[in-house]
This record gives sequence, C-alpha cells and structure tokens, in this order.
Amino acid sequence: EQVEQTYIMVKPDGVQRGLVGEIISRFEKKGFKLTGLKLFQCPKDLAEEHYKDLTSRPFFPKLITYITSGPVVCMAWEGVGVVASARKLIGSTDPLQAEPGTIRGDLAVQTGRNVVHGSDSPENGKREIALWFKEGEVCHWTPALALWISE
Ligand code: DAT
Ligand code: MG
Repeated sequence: EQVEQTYIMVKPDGVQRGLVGEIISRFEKKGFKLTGLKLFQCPKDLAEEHYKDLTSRPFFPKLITYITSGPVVCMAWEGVGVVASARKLIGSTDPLQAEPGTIRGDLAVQTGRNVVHGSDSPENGKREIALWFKEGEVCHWTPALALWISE
C-alpha cells in the first residue's frame, strides 16, 4: 500500500453554490490528509495545460470557459490509495450516472457542471499538484489523529 497524492479541485460552480465546505468535509471525514489549499482564479493557459489530454475534444473550449469562469478551490490530499478512493468519493463524470452518496451523485446534475475534479492516476496527481501549487504552498505535516485512522 502506497502513500499517494491527489489533486482535488472545487470547480467554479461548486464555489458559487457554496459547496466548498461540504466537499472538503467529504475528504476530511474519510481520513485523508490535506496538504494544500487555496482559492484561486485560474488563468486560461493553466486550464489548457491541466486539461491538455482533452484538447481535441469538441467540448474543450466550453470546458476552459467553465473552469476559468470564477475562482476554484485547489487542494492537495495525501494518503494510502487516495487517488482511486477520491475518484470513488467524487463519482462518475456524468452526475446523473454518479451513485448517491458520491459528491457528484449528491450535489450535481450535469457533466458540464460537475462541481469537482480529482486526478485519475498517482502520476497525474503529482503532475497536477506541481502545476497548480508553487513550491512552499504544499505542507507536509503529521495529523495528531494519524494513529486513530491507520494502525
Ligand atoms: P473526470 O472529471 O471525471 O476525470 P474527464 O477527465 O473525462 O472526467 O473530463 C474532464 C472534464 O471535462 C469533466 O469533468 C467534464 C468535462 N467533460 C468530459 N466529458 C465531457 C462531455 N462528453 N461533454 C462535456 N463535458 C465533458
Ligand atoms: Mg479526468
């Protein structure tokens, strides 16, 4: 079991709808460790770099407009298996297909307004944290409750 890092982001609709606390809570309550957090207005070139694998998709321009339409909340989370677990907590890309109990399943209805991003692999977790956070913005710390979450 490998300690991993994942990049989680509350998208502009999640911020506008006042869902930031709710979304952070899901990862906190699960027992993962928050290592980075900031409110941030994403410039277009960063959005394009973040979603570079989707450049050729027809929805790409709308996706970039959406992600840059207001502030996002950038987060880095750490834990054993955090990448896949966070994807499960987030739910399917299309919120109507996402299971109840997941963030998208509970809080969203449309793919184009699916409130949250989560890295899809440990490699992308590292890549995205390096992309969205500057050196020194990520904190490595030991939660006092660590031994009550992992033996
Ligand atoms: P995910 O965010 O679940 O990792 P993804 O990486 O395939 O999904 O796509 C990134 C984002 O792009 C997704 O959250 C919303 C948007 N998107 C994906 N597929 C789409 C589609 N068919 N129509 C509109 N937007 C789409
Ligand atoms: Mg993705």
